[in-house]
Amino acid sequence: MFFDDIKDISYEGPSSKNPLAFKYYNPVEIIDEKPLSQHLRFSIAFWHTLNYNGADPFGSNNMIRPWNDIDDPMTLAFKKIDALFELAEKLNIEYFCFHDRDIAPEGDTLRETNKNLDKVVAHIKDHLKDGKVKVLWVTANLFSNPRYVHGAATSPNPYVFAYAAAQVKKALEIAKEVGASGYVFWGGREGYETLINTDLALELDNLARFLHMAVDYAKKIGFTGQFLVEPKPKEPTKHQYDFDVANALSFLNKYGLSDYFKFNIEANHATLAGHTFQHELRYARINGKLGSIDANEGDLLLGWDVDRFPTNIYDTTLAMYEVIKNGGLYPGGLNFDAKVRRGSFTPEDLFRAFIAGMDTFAVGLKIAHRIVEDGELDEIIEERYKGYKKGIGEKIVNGEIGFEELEEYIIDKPQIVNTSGLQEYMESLLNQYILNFYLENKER
Ligand code: XUL
Ligand code: CO
Repeated sequence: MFFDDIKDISYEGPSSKNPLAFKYYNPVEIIDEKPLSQHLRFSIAFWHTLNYNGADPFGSNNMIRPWNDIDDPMTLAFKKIDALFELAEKLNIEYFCFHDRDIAPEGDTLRETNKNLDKVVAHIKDHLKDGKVKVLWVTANLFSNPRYVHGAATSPNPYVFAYAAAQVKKALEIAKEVGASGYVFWGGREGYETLINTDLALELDNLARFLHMAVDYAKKIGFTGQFLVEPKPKEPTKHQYDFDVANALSFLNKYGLSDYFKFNIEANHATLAGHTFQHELRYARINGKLGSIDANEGDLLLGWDVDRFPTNIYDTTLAMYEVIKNGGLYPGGLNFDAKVRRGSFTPEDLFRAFIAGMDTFAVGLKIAHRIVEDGELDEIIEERYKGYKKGIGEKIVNGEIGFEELEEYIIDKPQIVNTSGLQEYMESLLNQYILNFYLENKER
């Protein structure tokens, strides 16, 4: 046990003053015949939770962690797995995600590294046996080691391509072994710093070749989890190839990959791309590609990926609206790719952060559910586009007419009349849903 002072976190309701209790996330509460735990499918990102030590460009490690005094890398790896399961069980979180390099140290050769991995994976499998915590998705870290300085699948060096391929091959085998629901490709260093030294066409072709190899190998070994692309526009490279959903979707379509992939949408990546979180979720959803979520929050005053735990109810409401419209996230989930602030360095802060994020998403779900159930916002949208249900609009939608007929239809018509878009009214309606939720829960 690592977090001896912390008991199981339970639901105490909105009036609770206990910092180590859920106020809104009641995992067994039913909405639309499904418990909250199934709507939200929370997951812990191993890397930010177990490995983030507080270092930043101006300061060294400062996180107080119960495993800080363990020196032997393999012992540490085993202990962190134990700590992960303790944390997940105490927080009632059913899933976790990891990169290969998060869980085990690298050896001198890939063969040695794989042996280290095998030992830790065996330990994970021991923990998985009781079925309380499962693996949401697995991924490979193709960015930390200096060999990936110019990218992995998009490196100008084919030896690096080969190394990355071998690494993903192993990670897919692990994904199968631990029964992961998915496998994520986040771009890592797949991108460029300047086009002056970059063969853009070859790099993109190679990235597609790499993904095809992954698809083929998954089929070969019988890994049936969902492949996911996690778009991000910049950081670490100046231009990341999976810039946003629209860009990545066109890449997948061009290379005949779209049947095999969905998206893992990360909130802070969306805002870095100049989009809202909701925009990326919506764009993926309307294309049948919303697979999973990396939940966090950016800081509008900062231009980089800050991965804060999400506490913005407005954003989680709009995100959960998209999730409900998507029919849920299954077999994906809501992974907290979030880290505590450097100033929140105690073990209790880890728990407080997850509680805050989980409560905020539970509130978002409850408000979004009300919005969808009432249908008021949807009705306004429906009304706005009603012209396409009849007459000329219907003909346009059904592809029955072209420019000539449209010209003939409109050329002698008097003035066109538009109706209001009702933006401010709808924004106030959204506020009303949020505030009414607050009032209903105030004294409970
Ligand atoms: C980086 C990021 C990654 C992916 C997994 O910004 O979000 O941690 O989620 O590689
Ligand atoms: Co992420």
